Amino acid sequence: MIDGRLFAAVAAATLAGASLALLPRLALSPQATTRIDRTAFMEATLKGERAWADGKRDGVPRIAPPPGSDIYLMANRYDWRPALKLTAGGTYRLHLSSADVLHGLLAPSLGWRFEAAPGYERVVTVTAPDVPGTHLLLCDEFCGDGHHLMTSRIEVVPSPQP
Ligand SMILES: [Cu+2]
Repeated sequence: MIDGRLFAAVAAATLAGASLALLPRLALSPQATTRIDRTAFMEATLKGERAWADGKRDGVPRIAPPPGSDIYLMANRYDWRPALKLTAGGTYRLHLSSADVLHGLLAPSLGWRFEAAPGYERVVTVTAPDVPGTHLLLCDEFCGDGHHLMTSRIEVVPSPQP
């Protein structure tokens, strides 16, 4: 007959061992995250805004980078800068950081959810959908009084005909 308490102790020890084994994996998530200087990141953002300027969207500079580009996106209470116009089917390297506090980039219809942390750069490879359209982007990490206003739109446009 198995002692109930012994069984519970063994089960708990096994679970603890399993979660300890997972820890290193969780700490080294597949999205590359590195420390970054805030000013350097902001300069990279501004450089992209100059290179691919495409007017404004909701008062924020908008860029239309060609597929294959490295896009620097800065979260800032309470906007995302710059606004993005992507090419349908295009793949991009998205560099994410924050100018102030922790923000969460959520684009539900694209299935994107990444953290934007101050002092860190997160790099993710994303592919725009094949179908042109407009996608809501919002902040899902409470970041202050204007948190609910921290939205943007990602525009996906057809690739230019050759
Ligand atoms: Cu936010």
